[in-house]
Amino acid sequence: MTDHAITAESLYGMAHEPDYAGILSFMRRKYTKDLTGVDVAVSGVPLDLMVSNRPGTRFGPAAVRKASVANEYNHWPWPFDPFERLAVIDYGDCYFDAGKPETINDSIYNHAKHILDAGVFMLTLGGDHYISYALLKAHAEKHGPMSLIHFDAHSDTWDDSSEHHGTMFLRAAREGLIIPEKSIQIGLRTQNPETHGFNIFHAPWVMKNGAEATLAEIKKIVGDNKAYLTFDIDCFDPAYAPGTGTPVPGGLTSLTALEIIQGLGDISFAGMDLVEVSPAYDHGEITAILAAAVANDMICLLASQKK
Ligand SMILES: [Mn+2]
Repeated sequence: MTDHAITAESLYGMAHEPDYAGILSFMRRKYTKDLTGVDVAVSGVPLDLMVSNRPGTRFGPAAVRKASVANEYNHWPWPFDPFERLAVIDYGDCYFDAGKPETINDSIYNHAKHILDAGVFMLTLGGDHYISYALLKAHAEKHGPMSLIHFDAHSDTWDDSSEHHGTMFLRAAREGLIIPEKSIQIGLRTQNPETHGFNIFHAPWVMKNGAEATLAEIKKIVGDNKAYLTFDIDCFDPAYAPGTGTPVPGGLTSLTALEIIQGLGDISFAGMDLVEVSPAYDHGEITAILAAAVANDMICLLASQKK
């Protein structure tokens, strides 16, 4: 059978198809709106109206999907095939009216609520980082105030009068969606005089002390609290991820960041997103391929927790 994205009869297992042909759904998962029997729904939110610098993240979900197909068989260093354990689908994208910006938060929230109400875990592909606000709102309604595990070059906690992709985590904290004291920001390297109570581990600290020490801090801060993992691709040094709107030199290497994600097995996750991939600034798909590797590790991390 060809085109696993439409012909698959089971939500489990892998297809054996070329990396370049057919419907390039996320990791060749079935492309469907049917949430019956689904463990994880991967969906895109192609927004780039809330950026402070270069736009283009509306093309992020498609770029990550295309790159993810090559990862279908490679789950190293995980000693299992995640698709034997988890029913993962590609749910497609969240649609919103870009001509009515004031309706976008509700569109994203309703998209998320529909999936969460079906008892399905969400892995969301951005889109600019602003999408995390509406996602957090939907997740907090289900799980209560959460810990945020936030990989980024930026704090995204600016107290500005207008909203953009650098303000939503302060708003989320003020609305009680996340608990700053039980949250951690990893890889920051831009100044913000206010921490607003978030625990911050700047990029030089992470690179100097390594993945193991960073994981120890994450576990200490988050503990047993439900956590939402949000990964801004600009957490990586631009050498590893140039294809993003607001790159900042001096970031994490791919090896260190992937090792941190791979070590989060003790954390109880409410949801995850991966944002800010902007293909127009990418070169040789270097950023999309790394983003697909992060998403692969997120799926494997969830599969490792499946009893
Ligand atoms: Mn950022």
